[in-house]
Amino acid sequence: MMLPIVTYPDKRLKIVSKDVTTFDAKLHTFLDDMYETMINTNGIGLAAIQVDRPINVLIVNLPNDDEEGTQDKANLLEIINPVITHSEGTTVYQEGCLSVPKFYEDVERFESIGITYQNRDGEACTLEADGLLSIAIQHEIDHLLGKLFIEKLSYGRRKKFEKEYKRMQKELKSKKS
Ligand code: Y12
Ligand code: CO
Repeated sequence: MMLPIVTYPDKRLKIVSKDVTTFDAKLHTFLDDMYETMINTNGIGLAAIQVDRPINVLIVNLPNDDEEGTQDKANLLEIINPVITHSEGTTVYQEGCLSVPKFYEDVERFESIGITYQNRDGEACTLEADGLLSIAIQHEIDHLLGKLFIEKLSYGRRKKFEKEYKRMQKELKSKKS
C-alpha cells in the first residue's frame, strides 16, 4: 500500500523518533509499504517519520551502477534502531529528499560510517558504509532525529531555499485552484 509522504514545512518532520521494540507481522507490512512508497516516488531512501510514523526505521535501496540505474530489491537495506558507532573523513554530495520536493543542495557529511542496527526480525547487525550508501544512511538517520538536510545549509543558502520553496508552493496552490 502506498503511504502519503509528509513534506516540509510540516512540523511532524521535527519529531524525534522512538526505538522499535516489537518485531512482528505489522512491522513487516509497514516495511513493505515503505518500500512500495519509496520505489513509486523514485526515492532511494526513506525514513518512517516521512510517512508519519515516529519510529526508528529507515530503508535504503541504491540504484545499480548501470546506465538505467535500476533498483534491485535484493539490495534493499531495512535498518531499525540504528546507532552510528564510528565515522571517518568528510565528503560533499548534492542531496535531495522526498519530503523537500524539487530541491537539491550540496551537504557535507562523514565519508564513511559504521553502524549497529536491527533487521526486520530484531536480529543485531553491523554495517560499514562509504560512498553514496554512507550519505544516504546519514541523511535518513537525521530524519529519525527530526532533522532535514536543509538545516545543514549555510545561512545564505537556507534563505534562498525558503524563498524559492515558498514561491513554488504558491505556484502549486494556484495551479490546483
Ligand atoms: C543521497 C542523498 C540523499 C539521499 C536520501 C534519499 N533521497 C531520495 O530518495 C530523494 C528522492 C527524490 C525523488 C524525486 O523524484 C520524485 O519525486 C518523483 C525528486 O524529484 C522531485 O522532487 C521532483 C526529488 C528527490 C540518498 C542519497
Ligand atoms: Co529525506
